[in-house]
Amino acid sequence: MSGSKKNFNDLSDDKAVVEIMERMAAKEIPEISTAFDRAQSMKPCPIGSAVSGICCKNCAMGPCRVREGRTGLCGATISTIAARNLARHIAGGASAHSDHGRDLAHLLGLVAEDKAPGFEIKDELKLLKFARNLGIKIDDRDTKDIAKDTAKKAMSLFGQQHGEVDLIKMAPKKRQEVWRKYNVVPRGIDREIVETMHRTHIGVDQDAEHILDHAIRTAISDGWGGSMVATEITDILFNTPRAVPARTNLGMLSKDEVNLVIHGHEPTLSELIVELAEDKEILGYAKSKGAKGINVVGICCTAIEVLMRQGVAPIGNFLSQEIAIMTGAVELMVVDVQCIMQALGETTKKFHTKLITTSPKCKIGGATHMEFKENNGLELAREIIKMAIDNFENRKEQICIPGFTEDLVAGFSHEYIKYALGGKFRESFRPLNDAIIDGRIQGVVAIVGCNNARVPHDKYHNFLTRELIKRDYLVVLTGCAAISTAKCGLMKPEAMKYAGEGLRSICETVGIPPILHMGSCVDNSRILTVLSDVVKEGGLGEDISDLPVAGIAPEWMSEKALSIGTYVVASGVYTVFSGVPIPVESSQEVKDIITSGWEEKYGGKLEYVSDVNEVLNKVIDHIQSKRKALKIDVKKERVLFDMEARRGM
Ligand code: XCC
Ligand code: SF4
Repeated sequence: MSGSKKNFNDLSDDKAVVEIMERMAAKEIPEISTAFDRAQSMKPCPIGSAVSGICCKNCAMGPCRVREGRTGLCGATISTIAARNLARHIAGGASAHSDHGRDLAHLLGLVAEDKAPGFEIKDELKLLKFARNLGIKIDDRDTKDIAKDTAKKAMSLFGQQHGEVDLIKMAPKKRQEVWRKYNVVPRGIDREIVETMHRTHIGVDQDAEHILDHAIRTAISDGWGGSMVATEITDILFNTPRAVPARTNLGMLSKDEVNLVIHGHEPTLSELIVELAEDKEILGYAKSKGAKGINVVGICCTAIEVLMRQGVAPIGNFLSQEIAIMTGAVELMVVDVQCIMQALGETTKKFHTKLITTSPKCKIGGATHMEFKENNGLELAREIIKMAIDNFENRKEQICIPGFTEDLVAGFSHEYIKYALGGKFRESFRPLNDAIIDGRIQGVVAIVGCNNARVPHDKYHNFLTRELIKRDYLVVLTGCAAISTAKCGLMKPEAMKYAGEGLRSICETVGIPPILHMGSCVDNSRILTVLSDVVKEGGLGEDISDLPVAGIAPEWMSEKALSIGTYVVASGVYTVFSGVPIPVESSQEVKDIITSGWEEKYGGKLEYVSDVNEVLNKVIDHIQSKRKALKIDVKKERVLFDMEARRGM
């Protein structure tokens, strides 16, 4: 047992996950094949995963497995195939985020027409701001009318055929000029995704750099388009997040309450479920069935959406989804879209857990499909909660809830960061810029993205976060990376003791943790907004590419991560992927294009670095070189102003 115990610790940094694996090995839990096991028994396809070659299956003369010095049957080179593959992945990721954004725009329109019972406009201020950014007339018009026009305009961004997607105007002026210069401003979100599919069809675009410029355009249509729409409208309908305390990890499952897990990415139905779970009548029903209450918790980004606004506990990230079922304590898991393992269908069959799919876009074998429509949300939420309650008495397995929990503080929308820094009447990024200029904060690093079963669970996220805050780099996180660091106890104010002296002094003054949870994966758009505002605040250059910042996706696996990484690079930020290679490793030409080539054009580069220590060094070197260029690399003495000096200012 002690030998295998060490083994499980190698697989995950999450003690709760390790405990479940140990208890399964000790036969206390039915034997289940998890992603952790499958990663060991199943090797990835060697063509394409290694530098030895690449695979194209874009037409039926293939699949062509191409090695150095050869081409595909049609003559396609390794570089063309690598560029096409990367572009298609980016289109896949951009479509996922953007389709999510579209659904929210659609919902906003219905809410404005009173056709979506249970939903309302909760943040009018944000609506006005978003409407203004879209060029909607405000005057003294009725909120609902403004919402109607805003929804219509947001919806039109997807199918727009000509001109520029309006939201790019939120980027610094200089950045917009860069995009115009290289002709990569997106016209419409859907249009760019479709064009990626067309260009990468056999016999169309066969110039790697040209393909990849369009990939950039497609990614921008995600970050400054679809994802931005998703984030803004989610805030409008469910409130803009502000600091909220919560707890995380599997220990938040309850032994004597009905456990209902929400999982996926969309906030819509889940928000209703969370609200309704507090309804007296429903609670009474739960009690009549022998449960002490109803415990709604979450996994992946749906969890994050309701964490950011309602303090709901995220019990795990991507690799915890099967593990959660194995506690035997989950009555029902309700899923919407993205990152939901098909294996859940089989796993839930071995327990009493009910698996419910709700999106018209997603059905899974073994799940019951109960479709969400914007006008049936309330009834559906009630039905699902009731189903979970009815299932409580069917608990049969030994309940095995690992006793691990951690405190965290989430909710760092860009609005809240501004407020936290400056206070209600003087909200501004000035204190952050000043702290970066005087070196108390060396720079800002965004750690984002997934878990990957080929990489030790959570380990890279946690390692990099710890090492960076120790050296006075402020870390902002989203998605599964954020859940990872929360589980290991870094996302609470007390964790400031792990931060360097400079960063700690800021955390103490402002009262924030050394790492900031900025939301779900579509909320990476919030990071873009912060970067733009920091540039506008002044003192750190004129464009995002001047800032001492970097991005890391240490355990990436989804196509969305590639789209995010690319739009961040297009915005001027150095971005490193680690864990597993990005799908271009076999082509030196493509690697050159997305590193030195993109850096020359866009000021940011996309790079895969396998060694996590090297990731750390590269990111630090990059940020220090930006500090040098800004001439803020010399540590200045802190000037203490007395009252006399202040009056003279
Ligand atoms: Fe999915 Fe968003 Fe990745 Fe986690 S981080 S595995 S995409 S849930 Ni976006
Ligand atoms: Fe092979 Fe060319 Fe067809 Fe790709 S497009 S599968 S390289 S023949």
